[in-house]
Amino acid sequence: MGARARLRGAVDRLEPPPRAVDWSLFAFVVAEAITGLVSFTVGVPEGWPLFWLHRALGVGIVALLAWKLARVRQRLTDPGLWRRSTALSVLTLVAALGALATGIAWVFGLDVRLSYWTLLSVHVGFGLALVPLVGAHAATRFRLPRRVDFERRRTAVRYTVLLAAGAAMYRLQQGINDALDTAGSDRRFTGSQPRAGAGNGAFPITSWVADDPDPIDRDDYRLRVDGLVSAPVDLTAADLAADHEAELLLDCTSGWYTVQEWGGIRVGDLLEAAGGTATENADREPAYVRFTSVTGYRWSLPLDEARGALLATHVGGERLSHGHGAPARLVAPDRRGFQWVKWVTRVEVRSEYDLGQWVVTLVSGFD
Ligand SMILES: Nc1nc2c(c(=O)[nH]1)N[C@H]1C(S)=C(S)[C@@H](COP(=O)(O)O)O[C@H]1N2
Ligand SMILES: [Mo]
Repeated sequence: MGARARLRGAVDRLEPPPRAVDWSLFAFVVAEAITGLVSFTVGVPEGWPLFWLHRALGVGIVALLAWKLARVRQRLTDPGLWRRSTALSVLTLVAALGALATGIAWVFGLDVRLSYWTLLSVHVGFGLALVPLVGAHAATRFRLPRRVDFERRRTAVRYTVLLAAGAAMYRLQQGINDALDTAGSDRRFTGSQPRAGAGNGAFPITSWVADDPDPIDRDDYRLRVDGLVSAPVDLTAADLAADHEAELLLDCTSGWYTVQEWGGIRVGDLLEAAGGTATENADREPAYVRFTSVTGYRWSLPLDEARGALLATHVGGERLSHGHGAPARLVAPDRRGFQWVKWVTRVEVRSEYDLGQWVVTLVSGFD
């Protein structure tokens, strides 16, 4: 038997039974959506396995989809076999191919932009659309998985090999990027690509969804520091002494990062200016600091972490521009860009975690 025939044999043995392919596709897509979304909240290097899992699952989907298409090809190409549900199947296939193509192109460092969307944002769009589509597609031809489809030992071997092959492919791909020196070669572990230079002009102005406030007049600006503090205060722009500098990395989930010298006031000092945190009330312990933008956009950090964060007024030695959040924006080390609230007008010490922030960051800026 030749090498090619042997490889074919090995690939054939890897192929799960049809029903298992279908259910695996469903499970892989859901796992991709979860790992993808959770990865958006990860900014520390220890989070790397999550990004690798996402990539390996993606390669796994390519294999599963190939097996699936080989099986159902006729149903798509023969008009006599078309059903109502075929349209949904095709739509699902388009979303899957879209998510895979944009993901793969992104990994290779391609950075075409569709209006202000990066390829990565388009990838996220396809991915999120895919979840309900795959769900609906599965519902039109629902068949419960059977025990024989997932015979234990073979299943474990199959999926281990599939994911390991996925990770190996990604590793190989990194080598290709390095050899060709593409824009993909100096990505961070998050997949983000660098934006070099210093100051306001060096990196893009990014709003997560719809935030686009009018410039804030420095003379009218007030920063309210309140909540569980001893002496709530309103500070002016001039009160925000830029007496702290730190070189920190901003990593946006739309796929770029930049290292800048940020200048501003430490949030710990800000809280001291409001008399420090108040602890007299035993059932309302200060535990979080919430940063709210003039647009309503907001994010909270645990108190100890918040003390070490910066309320920045400067970047790269320049006063912060409007687009980057003037007069003051949060600079939160090791947090992803979307948590670095711009145009902060309120800093509030709270006892409770703010679940609503997840929704607010999506809808702030809409009237
Ligand atoms: N108020 C507000 N702050 C915000 C955003 C926003 O939409 N509204 N976008 C966030 C996102 S997604 C990122 S990546 C950073 C980008 O900061 P920059 O525009 O200075 O590059 O700001 C964050 N702060
Ligand atoms: Mo972002």
